[in-house]
Amino acid sequence: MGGKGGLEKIACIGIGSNIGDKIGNCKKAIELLGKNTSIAIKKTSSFYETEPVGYKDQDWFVNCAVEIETDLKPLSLLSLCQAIESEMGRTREIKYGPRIIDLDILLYNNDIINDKDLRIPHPEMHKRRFVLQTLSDIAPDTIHPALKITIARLLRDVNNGGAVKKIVSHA
Ligand code: PH2
Ligand code: MG
Ligand code: MG
Repeated sequence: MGGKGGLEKIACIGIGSNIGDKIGNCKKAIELLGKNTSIAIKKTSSFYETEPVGYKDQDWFVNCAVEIETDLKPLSLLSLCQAIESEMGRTREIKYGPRIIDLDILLYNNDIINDKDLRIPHPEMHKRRFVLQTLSDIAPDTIHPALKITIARLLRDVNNGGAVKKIVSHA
């Protein structure tokens, strides 16, 4: 087999882009994650065009999500996500505004983390259809550690949460 052994933790990362080659940017981010020796990509969701949530006056996003195995602790995984964002040319921008690439740790094992720099599960995830749809592709039966409801159920029950349209099927 070869590959990467001993990566014991499972995490889900949400990926989004609404500047430039949006699909290409998401694919590049997945490639950079997978190149890291501490990460193995296990599952990739379909890609979706998604209505902007939070700040409406911007282009639609492309969103997807990946499930990874890793031996990185949450804050180290956050640093890696931020390093990939920087490498891909992301600069600090307005909250909820346009971005070349965004990597958000949505879930880490079954953990609840309330650090000043990192909150897991992602505090907005259960309200956002683009998160629940992409996550539902790869982890429908995973139980939200705080709400104790499956991702598939959260998706079924979400009110509005922004439109999503499938563009690239990975099923
Ligand atoms: N990310 C945001 C704010 N709004 N809307 C969509 N559709 N997709 C995103 O990834 C997104 C957003 C902040 O990171
Ligand atoms: Mg985000
Ligand atoms: Mg982010």
